[in-house]
Amino acid sequence: MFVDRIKVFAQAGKGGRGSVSFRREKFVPKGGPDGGDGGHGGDVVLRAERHVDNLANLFYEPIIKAKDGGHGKGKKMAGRAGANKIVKVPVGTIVWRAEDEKFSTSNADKSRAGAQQRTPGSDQSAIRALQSEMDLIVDLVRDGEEFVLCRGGAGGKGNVHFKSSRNRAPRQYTDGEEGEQGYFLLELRTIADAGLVGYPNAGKSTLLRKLSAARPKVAAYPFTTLHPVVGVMELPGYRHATIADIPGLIEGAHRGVGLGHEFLRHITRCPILIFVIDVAGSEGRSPVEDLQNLRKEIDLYDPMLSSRPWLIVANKMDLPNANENLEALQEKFSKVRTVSISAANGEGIDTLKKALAERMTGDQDISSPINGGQAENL
Ligand SMILES: Nc1nc2c(ncn2[C@@H]2O[C@H](COP(=O)(O)OP(=O)(O)O)[C@@H](O)[C@H]2O)c(=O)[nH]1
Ligand SMILES: [Mg+2]
Repeated sequence: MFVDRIKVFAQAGKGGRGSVSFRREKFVPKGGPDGGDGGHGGDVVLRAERHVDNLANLFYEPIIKAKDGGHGKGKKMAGRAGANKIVKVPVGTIVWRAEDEKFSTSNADKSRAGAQQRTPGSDQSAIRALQSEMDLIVDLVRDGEEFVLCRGGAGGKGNVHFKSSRNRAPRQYTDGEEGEQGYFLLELRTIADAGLVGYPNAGKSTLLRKLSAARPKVAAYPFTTLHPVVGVMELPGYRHATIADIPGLIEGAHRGVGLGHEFLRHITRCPILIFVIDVAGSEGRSPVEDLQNLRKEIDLYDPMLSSRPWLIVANKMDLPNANENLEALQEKFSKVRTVSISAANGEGIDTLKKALAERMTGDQDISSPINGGQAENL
């Protein structure tokens, strides 16, 4: 299961109580106070790790608690410190603090905190509205980077601290402090609004240049080793959208061949997937097989990813055989929106822009059936 946004409740450990104790030794009838301090409560710590893909582990454990500190003991012995709770999250996780009441009233109670799948359109605006009132507290961008989400409470003082000239046998102690707690929203940073997926030489780079107003830039995303190129596309009404070209998809990617895993991980950070196919089959390839294989890679990696909105871009329409191949492709994938273009000469680019704009503004569902065909869609 793929989870890229989740609400959690986190609570650090409480400090241990100070101890009330007196020295008892054979030849010391009235020993002084020797009650030790309570141990520190454990922290809740987020740690960004490269090999962690998504936030699914938190789906099963949306309530995160660190251990309480131990109580102090006699002989000035301090209580043991509560163990920290380390939560591994993907590199590129952003954390927001939410106000308790708002989060708990609008999103059920602690026990119901849970995952939010990224389904563009649906509940995104509600979450965005909620987010506008939240504080961004950290953006974990480096492998191994740690952040203390909730600090554990200090341990209480034992009676050894309360001895004075007037009171040689104090019975005072203090309680440990409560650990910090709160509701948080964890979210994976997106790379772009849409990502291009396709075999080498399908025409992704050419297309990106055609779609974007300026020449696309190699984006500096610290959490990637593959370098996505992100272009900004202008949409009607002075809006814009970003499109990413991430190199690296090859067959066997789901098994981690080459930089395959890295590639797949990145496209999970693009809410819409654009499959770019060389529909002319110019290198002796079969466009239908290409698309089937690409869909298979994605599905094998994560079925949640293959259920994400997608559309087909049939590229290289200016070349021979493109028309026949396009028919075959549309027949096979009749339920998916297909836009035929030539990235080289610009044919169909406006139509594609329109289709993307509709998808991004939620006006139309690209992945919904457009002609009611029964052909199977892998
Ligand atoms: N004839 C034709 N060639 C294209 C078209 N789009 C891309 N190409 C060519 O296909 C080759 C690969 O394109 P590129 O954009 O680098 O593919 P990428 O590997 O998917 O990024 C280049 O030689 C492009 O000039 C097209 O629409 N028609
Ligand atoms: Mg390229």
